[in-house]
Amino acid sequence: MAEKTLFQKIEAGEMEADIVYEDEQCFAFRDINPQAPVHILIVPRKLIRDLNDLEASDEPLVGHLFTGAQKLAADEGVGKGYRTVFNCGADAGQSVDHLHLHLLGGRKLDWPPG
Ligand code: DGP
Repeated sequence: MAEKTLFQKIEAGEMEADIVYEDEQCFAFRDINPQAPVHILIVPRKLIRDLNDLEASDEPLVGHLFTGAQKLAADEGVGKGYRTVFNCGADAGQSVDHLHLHLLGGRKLDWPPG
């Protein structure tokens, strides 16, 4: 079996993380290096390496990640303004090869991002 991704190790409880949400399709935890007062990663249990590996059958799963972000933003008190980001590939700063949706909020977020 292929080596677990960092996020699969968190999912399995082999690495510590502040998990804030879990369901049958995804789990979410606070980013270790937060870029905003609220910075949560929402990760599908299915191993998809990045956006380029998405298949048409994954479309409901991706929608589920976004409704999860919506709920978490409300729970965290940032529902009035937040950002969701998928980094895809090294040029975009993706450092963990397991699809994850960043949820950022709790401060003014500039545009364009760096
Ligand atoms: P990206 O750069 O888009 O691949 O985002 C990966 C994020 O994962 C990055 O913001 C930092 C976070 N991260 C890396 N290692 C750990 C860890 O061990 N625990 C937690 N909670 N977050 C991590």
